[in-house]
Amino acid sequence: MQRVLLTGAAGNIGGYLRKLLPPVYPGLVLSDIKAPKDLQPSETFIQADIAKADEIERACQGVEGIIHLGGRSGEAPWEAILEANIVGCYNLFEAARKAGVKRVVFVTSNHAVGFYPRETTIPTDVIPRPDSRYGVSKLFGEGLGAMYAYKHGIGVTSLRIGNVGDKPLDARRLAIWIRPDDLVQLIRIGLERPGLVYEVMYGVSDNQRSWYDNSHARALGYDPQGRSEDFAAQVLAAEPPASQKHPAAEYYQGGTFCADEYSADVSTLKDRS
Ligand code: 15L
Repeated sequence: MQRVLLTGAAGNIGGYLRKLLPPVYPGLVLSDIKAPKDLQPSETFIQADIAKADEIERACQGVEGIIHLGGRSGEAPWEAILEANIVGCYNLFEAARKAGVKRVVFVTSNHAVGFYPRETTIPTDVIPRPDSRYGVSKLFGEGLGAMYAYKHGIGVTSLRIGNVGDKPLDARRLAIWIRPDDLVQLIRIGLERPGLVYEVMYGVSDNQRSWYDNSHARALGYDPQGRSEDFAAQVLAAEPPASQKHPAAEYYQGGTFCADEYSADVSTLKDRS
């Protein structure tokens, strides 16, 4: 692909991708509401607020593929989610359609399905159980992706990512961690795999404690190299005791996203597994 647009480029994941993607996609274009503080002279940046259709349309001109990271990356008040992740995501797909973009990789989240218990292994076609307004907005984006794939012929991939970083941060992240280079593999499948229509994959590394059945991603060619188990002893030694955590955060895959604003009866938690 000659010109690939990375939205949300000034964020944390954007920081990793700005280093890893240019050798693969030399025509990488960065976009965000504000320029990254450490923007390099070699990088191309277009300022765009995805909540403003004309701005994101301008950023999509001449683009063949989009990696959409932009928007809120965690729970927020409804108005903020609405603007950045609902309106913004719609603007992005509409801009992609108008500009004739061939592929979109939509970076969604484990929080689209966060209300599954940790003891359950879930495939990608599981009934959604978002754990937050943020998770609901990611599902909206997944739905938009499917619609633009089947109705408008854009090849779309929804990557339900866990936590991107150099190493897993805590016990929950031992299940959902993804090493940045593994994320690049998934992005490349989304942008380059011939004949792709619409796919959903979990964005996690080769984690022994994973609660996802990611066999579909492997069938599409994903061969993750990161292994969270290499960090397990260190991570578990630093983990606070379960007594200090909310029961919903411990029980469900989505962790604190499940526990925040939780008002159901925790004593009957396991009845809602
Ligand atoms: C996400 O979806 C967030 O974007 C990220 O900041 C982390 O909180 C991650 O999930 C997680 O579940 O750890």
